Amino acid sequence: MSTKERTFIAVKPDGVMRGLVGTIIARFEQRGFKLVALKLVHAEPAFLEQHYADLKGKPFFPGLIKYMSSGPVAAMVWEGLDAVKTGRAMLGATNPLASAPGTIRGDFALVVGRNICHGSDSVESAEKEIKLWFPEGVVQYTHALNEWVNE
Ligand code: 3AN
Repeated sequence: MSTKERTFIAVKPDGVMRGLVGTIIARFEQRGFKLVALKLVHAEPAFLEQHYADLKGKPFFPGLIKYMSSGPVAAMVWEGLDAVKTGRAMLGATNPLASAPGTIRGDFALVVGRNICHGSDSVESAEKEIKLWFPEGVVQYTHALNEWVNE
């Protein structure tokens, strides 16, 4: 576990259309994570098939690609202590009905096919996803809050 751990977080097209980008960014900022990359991407199906390569063959795969390519995605990289696991906890369970209130999906979503956000599920997949979505790299800077959030 390191204060430099990074995770890839995305607000999916439904989250962007519903105006939830700011809310989701605010939750990560308020928790103490550092934003190191951010952009809007209207992704092509072929690109999304790379992102979701592990799910190819699932019955919901074609619908997932259609949904994810239906509008822009807000792609981000957040850095901080235990960012991958904590990021997933903040998003909630994949199925929003199983997500606790207080999580992003538990507060804003109802169905798995419109679950408004994505978060890397391991440090290894975070590295892969960050390279895929941000081949240009992330931004290096000193976060003003760093010494107040970390010991
Ligand atoms: P997570 O996004 O929580 O890591 P994954 O990787 O199992 O979950 O699934 C990726 C995405 O595929 C989900 N966020 C959701 O949009 C979609 N998905 C997963 N399971 C289902 C399902 N049973 N029916 C429809 N869509 C699904």
